[in-house]
Amino acid sequence: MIIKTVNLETVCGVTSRLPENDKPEIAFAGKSNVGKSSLINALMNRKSYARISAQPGKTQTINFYNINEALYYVDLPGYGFAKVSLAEKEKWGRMIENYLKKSRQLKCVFLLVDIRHEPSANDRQMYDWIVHNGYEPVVIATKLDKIKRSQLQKQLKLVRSGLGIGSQVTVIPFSAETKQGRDEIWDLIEQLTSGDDPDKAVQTD
Ligand SMILES: Nc1nc2c(ncn2[C@@H]2O[C@H](COP(=O)(O)OP(=O)(O)OP(=O)(O)O)[C@@H](O)[C@H]2O)c(=O)[nH]1
Ligand SMILES: [Mg+2]
Repeated sequence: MIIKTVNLETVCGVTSRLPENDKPEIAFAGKSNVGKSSLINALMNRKSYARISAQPGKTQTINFYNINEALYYVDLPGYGFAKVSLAEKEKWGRMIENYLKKSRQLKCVFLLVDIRHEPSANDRQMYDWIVHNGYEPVVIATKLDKIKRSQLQKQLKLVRSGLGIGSQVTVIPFSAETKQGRDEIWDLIEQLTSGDDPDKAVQTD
């Protein structure tokens, strides 16, 4: 995908109204610190446009990035951050759930899980929400650079068994350090957002 323009167009807090966008949206969900903002930066060809931090819980809003005036990447708040109060966690949970239910333009939710660890109960719940709301799930296994090549198959199995998914669900290993997996994710986004109108298709190289 050729990235021409990126623009953080809308930032939604707990009480904000969701935007009524007229272009397809692709959302990125996953626990705090899993690498959502890093993946979004990589998919925008930007180093740090989406905020990244070693401090979990950085993205506390739903951020809509307008890409090429053709589609949106939607950065969702991370869940499962221990230092946040239960009330706050519930607010974010409701905010994410509300977005999944209400968005008319959401085409796909990418669920990010850390390739080094077995998915958590929260990851499974997120996966179930995605499927329950009628979206095709795509799993991105992040931080690929942190494991040895010889561990890859074993870790992918762990991700699949932890989420309870079979071979029909796509799992893409990705590294924000090496950008491995990025082209595959871009291809998928292009397929998902090109829609029925060929004139509106995202330009490809
Ligand atoms: N080695 C390595 N580090 C990564 C990768 N992706 C993210 N990180 C690091 O993990 C930390 C968290 O990354 P973020 O992209 O901020 O994670 P997030 O999911 O947006 O976190 P929240 O906004 O808190 O939900 C940062 O220190 C990143 O540099 C990766 O592929 N490889
Ligand atoms: Mg973030």
